[in-house]
Amino acid sequence: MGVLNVTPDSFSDGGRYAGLEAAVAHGVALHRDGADVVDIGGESTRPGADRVDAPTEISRVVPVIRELAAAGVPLSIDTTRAAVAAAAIEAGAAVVNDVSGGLADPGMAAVVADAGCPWILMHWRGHSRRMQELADYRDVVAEVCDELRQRVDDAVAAGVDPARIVLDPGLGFAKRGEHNWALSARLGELIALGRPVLFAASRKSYLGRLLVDAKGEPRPVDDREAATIATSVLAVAAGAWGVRVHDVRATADALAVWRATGSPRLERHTHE
Ligand code: PMM
Repeated sequence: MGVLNVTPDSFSDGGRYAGLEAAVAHGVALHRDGADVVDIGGESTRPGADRVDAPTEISRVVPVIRELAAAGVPLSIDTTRAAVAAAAIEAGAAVVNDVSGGLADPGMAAVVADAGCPWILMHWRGHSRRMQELADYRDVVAEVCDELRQRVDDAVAAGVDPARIVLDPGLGFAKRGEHNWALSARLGELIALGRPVLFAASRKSYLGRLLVDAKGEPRPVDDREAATIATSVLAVAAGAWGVRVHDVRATADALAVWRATGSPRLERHTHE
């Protein structure tokens, strides 16, 4: 999954693709570089971010979705709002990526159930403004698994096809560095929930804090690519279904090496 934020203020690529032409060109490039789906977001979810209203979010994403869908690029809509998801699906998005796991908008499940589309349910405890206050866990992996199980039960009860649900640990969302590392180390426990798992570490600040310089300064966002690639390869090797990244080409290259080096999937394939 390739990331395309059409926002002025996302932490990773804020402002870079805010214009229609630049956004469409980048979406096409992500798809050409190997993204099976391009994830379009119109509201920043970086820690501390203020919300934008639904009409603003719709006006940012819908024109980009229309053009990319017409160009044959498979798309997901990164939103927590039912109205935005409905407008995006109408414009051509095929997947709903909901960082709130259905918690932010009670209308989301009905939109997804009606569309019959895949729904990515991410682990979430609250909106960006105050989410880091909610990073309180005894056993982060067990609690994320329990809370995601509840999200799946609620989605299925609302009529969503369980076969279309994807789970995501929500790295950085109400999580401190140690929580993200624990979730990475024990990803198998999330995979054991029996749903496809999306892993989305790309360029996140805990990677920057791992790679401090001699003065103790974290590595800037644009210089976390090698670390991102390592997280993606480890996640896929552990059984993740997909990774959400900014640099699709570099990730696709790394995963090609992993596959060629005898991934279990390749071995299965060559022995069949
Ligand atoms: N992270 C961001 C945005 N959307 N969606 C999913 N499913 N999982 C994530 O971890 C996630 C997301 C924030 O990062 P960005 O600014 O790079 O988009």
